[in-house]
Amino acid sequence: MKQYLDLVSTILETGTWQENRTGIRTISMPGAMMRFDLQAGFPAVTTKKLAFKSAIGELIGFLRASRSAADFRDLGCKVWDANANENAQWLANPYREGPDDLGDVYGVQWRKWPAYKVLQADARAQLDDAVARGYRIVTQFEEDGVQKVLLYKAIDQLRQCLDTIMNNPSDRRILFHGWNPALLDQIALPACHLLYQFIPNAAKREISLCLYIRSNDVGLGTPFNLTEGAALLALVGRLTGYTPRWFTYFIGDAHIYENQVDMLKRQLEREPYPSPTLVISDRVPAYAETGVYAPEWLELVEPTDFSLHNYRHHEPLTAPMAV
Ligand code: UFP
Repeated sequence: MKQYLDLVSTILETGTWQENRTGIRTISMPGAMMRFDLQAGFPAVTTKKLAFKSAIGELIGFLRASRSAADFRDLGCKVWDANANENAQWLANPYREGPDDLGDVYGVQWRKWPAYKVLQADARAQLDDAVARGYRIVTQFEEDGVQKVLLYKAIDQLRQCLDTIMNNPSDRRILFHGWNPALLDQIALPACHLLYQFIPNAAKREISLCLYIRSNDVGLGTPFNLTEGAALLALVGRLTGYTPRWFTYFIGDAHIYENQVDMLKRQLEREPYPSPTLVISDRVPAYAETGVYAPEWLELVEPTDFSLHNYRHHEPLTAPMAV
């Protein structure tokens, strides 16, 4: 995890002070990248105690398309409580469906991206093709004197990624996106980690992940998001028969909140320990061993299915999260 500490130092040394919507200033740096060889270990921060259970709980909430902070709490993750119930802008948002509701956050886009098509009513071949692809006709209407048909389906982007890894691993289009411009007005927090691209290497039976995060709270968010990305890659690899290899992590706006600077300076004084290993329980079927493709485990997996082995870390440190 030296790369993480290097990133922290670079931001502290070269970053500039910025104001932002939270009211807590940041030292910010535009553009950063870290690249981890997952065969050399799991990218868990060791200079403080990683909130591993919480990060895994959040990932599992996303896999289940959860949109309630209560679901995340039940999975062992409390980080959504403040965004659901304390963010004044969200509290006043007409799309908020009561306490704990988060709107169409991450998992909704991952598993149920709402997709619409508007086709001309006489475009038979297009309509047939869309229906064959699972679109349902919602309504017909007239626009500029032309009869049109509105069609809808929810796209399970993540499931499609797994299917493509199985059927066409040389495809360079195996990605899912969390940034849906049509839904930004009905969401507690627009996606931060938003573009996940899987890159299988069929000859080596290795799979890599490139993840793009538009805005990253390097003190609290980055260790969490690294854990989730690497755990997701491990799960996808398990279900499709690939060994996780390179995890490349791109950040757009990399920032450190003013009230986390002391915590990070203390981490910089600490010597990192060797990386632990991620273990996924035998309950989760390994395609490489069973030969049975079981993508339903994306939803069946439980927080207890993930554990870190040989995780040695320094004393816990905490700092407030900006909402
Ligand atoms: N943030 C992360 N990782 C996440 C997440 C949020 O770092 O997974 F959901 C941080 C980034 C930023 C804030 O500090 O939350 C989001 O604010 P904004 O939307 O203004 O970028």
